[in-house]
Amino acid sequence: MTSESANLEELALEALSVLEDNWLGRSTKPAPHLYPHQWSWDSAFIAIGNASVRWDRAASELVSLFEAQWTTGLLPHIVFGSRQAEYWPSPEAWGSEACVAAPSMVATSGICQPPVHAWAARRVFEARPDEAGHDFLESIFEPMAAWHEYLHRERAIGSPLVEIWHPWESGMDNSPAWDEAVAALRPRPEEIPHYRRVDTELMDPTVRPSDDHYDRYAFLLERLRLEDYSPAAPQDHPFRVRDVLFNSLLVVADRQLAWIAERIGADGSLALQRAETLSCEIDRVLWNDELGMHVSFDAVADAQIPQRIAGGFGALLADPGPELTSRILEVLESEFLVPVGASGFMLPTVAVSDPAFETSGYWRGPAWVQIMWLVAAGLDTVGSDALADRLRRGVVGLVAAEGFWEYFDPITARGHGSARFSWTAALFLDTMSESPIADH
Ligand code: 9WN
Repeated sequence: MTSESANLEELALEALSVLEDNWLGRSTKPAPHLYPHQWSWDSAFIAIGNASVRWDRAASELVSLFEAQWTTGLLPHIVFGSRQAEYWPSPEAWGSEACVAAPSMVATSGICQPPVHAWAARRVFEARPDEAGHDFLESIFEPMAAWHEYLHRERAIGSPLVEIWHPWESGMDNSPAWDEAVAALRPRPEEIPHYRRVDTELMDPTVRPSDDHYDRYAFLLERLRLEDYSPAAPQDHPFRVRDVLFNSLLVVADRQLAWIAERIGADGSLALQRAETLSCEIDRVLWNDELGMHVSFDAVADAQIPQRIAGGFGALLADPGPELTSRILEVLESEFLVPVGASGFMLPTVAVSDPAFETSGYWRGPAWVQIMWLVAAGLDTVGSDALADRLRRGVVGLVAAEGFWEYFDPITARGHGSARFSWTAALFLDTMSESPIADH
C-alpha cells in the first residue's frame, strides 16, 4: 500500500467518525454545534454517503425525514430534535405545531430545500437491492411522490418551473444571486419578529450572512408562518425565485422517481413527463446566452437574475444538449475552476474574477463539497468524464489537506465554517467509493 492510499484510508475512517459523532439516533445533524437538528438536503447527501458503509443508517436518514412530512406533501427543511440544542429559528419561531398540515409528533420548519431525496433513495436501494432494499423503496415511494406532487402543485405558479419562497430554500442562503430580490424586500420594523442569532455567537460573524439579510429572512419566515406556509395568494409573496439548481435537481428527482416506480410496479409516467417539461423550460427560460450558462429567474421582478453562480452548472444534470453544454463547459473551465492539489479542481460558488466574489463569505465565493459533487455528477451526465474526475480529485484534495470543513476558501484552500461537517464526510466517502482516485 502506498503512503497516499494509506492516508486516504485514514481519511475514510475519519469521515466515518465525523458521521458517528453527528449521529442523533435516527438521523444525522449537519454539524456538531452550528446545525444541531436534521436538515433535509443534508440528510439526502448523508444517506448517499452512508449507503455503502452503514446501510441501516442511510435508510433511517430518509425514513425519519419523511416521517416529518406535512399532509400537503411539504418535506420540511429542518426536523427539530432536542429542544436543548440552540438554533435560531427555533421550533417556536416556526410554530409548526399550530399548522394543521404539520406532523403532530415532531416540530419542523415550514419551508423546504432542494429535492435530492429520490436520487438518494435510489442510491440507498442500489447499495442493497435485496428484500430489505425493496421494502425500503416501497415504503418511501408514496411519500416521495407526495413531496414531488407538492412542488409541482404549490410551487409552479404560472410556469412549470417551481419557485422557492425563501433564500434558505435554495440551500445557498446568502448567494449574491438573491441580493437584489432580498434588497427589494422592504419590511416595516414591526414586520420583523424579534430574534437572537445563534450562528454569529458560534462563528465569526463576518463569514456569515449579514444582519440585514437575517432581518429579511426573519420577515419572510414570519410572513409565511402567518399563512401556515401555504399562502392563499402565492403570486403576492414578496420573494419568488425559480432557482436553476433547485429545478435541475427536480428534473433528476422526477427521473429517479420514475425509476423507483418501475422497480416497485407503480406508474412513473407522470414523473417522466414532468421531468421532460421542466428540462425544456430550464433551457427556454433560464438559459442566458450572454453569460453562457443558466441563471435563476426572479418571478417578482419578472426577469432573469444575471449572476453566474456555481449552482447554475447544476443544469448539466438535466442534460442541456451538445450546443449549450459546450458553452457551459467553456465558462466552467475558463471562469470558475481553480486548481487544487496535484491534479484537482475546486469550484468556487462565485467566480474569483466576479466583483461579487468574497473569499470566505459563506455562499458568496467559497467552494462547497456538495456543489462540487453535484456538478461532477452533471459532468458525468454530459459525458465530460475528465473534468468530473478532476473535480472529484478536488474534493479529495481539499479534504486531505484541510479536513472535513463546511466550505473552503478558493484562494488559500483553507477550511472554513464548521469543522467535522457531515455532508463533506459523506460525500468524501461516496467520492472514494465511486472513482478509483487512489489508484491513479
Ligand atoms: C439555514 C445545514 C444547512 C444547509 C444549508 C446551509 C445552512 C442554514 C443556516 O446550513 O443553512 O437552513 O442556518 O445557515 O446554507 O445549505 O442545508 O447544513
